[in-house]
Amino acid sequence: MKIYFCGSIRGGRDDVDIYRRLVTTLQRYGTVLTEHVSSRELSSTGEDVSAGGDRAIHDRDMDWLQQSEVIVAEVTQPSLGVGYELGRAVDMKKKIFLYLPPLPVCVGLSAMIRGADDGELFMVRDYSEDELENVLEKFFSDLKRT
Ligand code: 6IA
Repeated sequence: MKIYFCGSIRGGRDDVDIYRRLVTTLQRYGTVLTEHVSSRELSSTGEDVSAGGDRAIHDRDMDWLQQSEVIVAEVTQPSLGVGYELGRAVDMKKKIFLYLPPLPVCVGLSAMIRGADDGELFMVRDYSEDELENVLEKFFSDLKRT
């Protein structure tokens, strides 16, 4: 299974350690096409060394999004790019799972993201970090049954 993981880059890298943990867990269930998002080497202001600049990044990411069966996003750190990816993924009718810590840390989550939860394709769930592995295990086992 191909999995697309979304996490903030230019929006700020404060939560990179939780991205790393999420990606490592997701790799039990499939190939994470966007593993680089969880890299500690990638900073919000670092030089982009890829040929083609932002246009190439956008086009490659949209291609990966299209190929992916499941989108998992960590949305604590507000990121325009993650919001954009989620909107595009909704339009592609992808299965989307959002991970975020419980209130009050995430009290400011956009209504356009929390309000997109339809209980079926788009799921926003607040979980404490120690539940992370179990929550993903349940999500992927439910997915197999559908
Ligand atoms: O607006 P943001 O940068 O926070 O958006 C983050 C989201 O957009 C992530 O989920 C990525 O999938 C995607 N994205 C944004 N920038 C990149 C990137 N290089 N490479 C791959 N995916 C990206 C950015 C260059 C860096 C040196 C700043």
